[in-house]
Amino acid sequence: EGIGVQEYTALKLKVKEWSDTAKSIVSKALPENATVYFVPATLRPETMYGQTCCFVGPKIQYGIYKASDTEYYFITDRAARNMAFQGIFSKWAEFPKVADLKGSDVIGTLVNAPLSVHREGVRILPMGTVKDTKGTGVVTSVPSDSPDDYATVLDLAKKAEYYGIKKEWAELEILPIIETPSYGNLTAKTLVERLKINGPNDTKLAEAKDLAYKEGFYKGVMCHGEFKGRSVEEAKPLVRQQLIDSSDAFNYAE
Ligand code: A2H
Repeated sequence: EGIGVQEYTALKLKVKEWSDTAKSIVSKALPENATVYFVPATLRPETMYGQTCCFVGPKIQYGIYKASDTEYYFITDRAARNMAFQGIFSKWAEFPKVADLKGSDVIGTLVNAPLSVHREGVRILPMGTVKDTKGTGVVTSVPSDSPDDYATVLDLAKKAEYYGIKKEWAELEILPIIETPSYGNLTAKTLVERLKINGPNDTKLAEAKDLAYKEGFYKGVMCHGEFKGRSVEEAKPLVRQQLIDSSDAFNYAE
């Protein structure tokens, strides 16, 4: 926002099983050996242990773009264009699209979320507040540390039928990742409850997000994973680099 560059970590969530709607579209469009990834952009790579699902905007238009001979990314057109000019795809300035999908087409798709404690995989779920003008239009969900994500998974579980999802997809266990002095080890849950946030569209979420970010970054200590006991400030670049070294993530800026 405004001037300056936002540096994101773009994470690669590999598709394990498509939703029925997506399967019929994708099967015709992709070669046998293709691997497709949902690619959320995050500012909090150190929280990735706590991923419980991944959000898309149900009304947003996405594409599957060819990144290399075998790898394809599910992102917005805007993000594909940006990536093509950041040398992320194998051919400079080219971002070939092999399929067009709406967010609603991919709800229920099972993906593997790198570092997540949920090794069995997590589901693609709808989030009404995803913007198609920011990041990749894909948002990985960490309800322990993001108030937006916490409010959304609560709402999804409460109204599973309305959203056309299985309740259990929204109810994966939320484990503590970061300990903070003011909000304990489930910062987002504490803030959503303290500020009496009503749902994903509550205007108080802006304040919760601000408080969570400051407290987490400046006072947070890792209570899970390889960097347990280290401050968030120290752990963030280490987790980010580890994800990049294992080819589970790359840098993306806008
Ligand atoms: B963050 P900034 Cl644990 N629409 O990742 C809505 N939100 C989006 C988005 C989009 N198109 N693209 C990215 N985001 C979210 C983790 C996280 C995030 C935690 C805590 C706070 C937090 C897990 N979700 O963000 O406007 C992504 O969620 C609080 C700001 O570019 C991304 O990082 O500054 C963050 O917003 C990027 O927001």
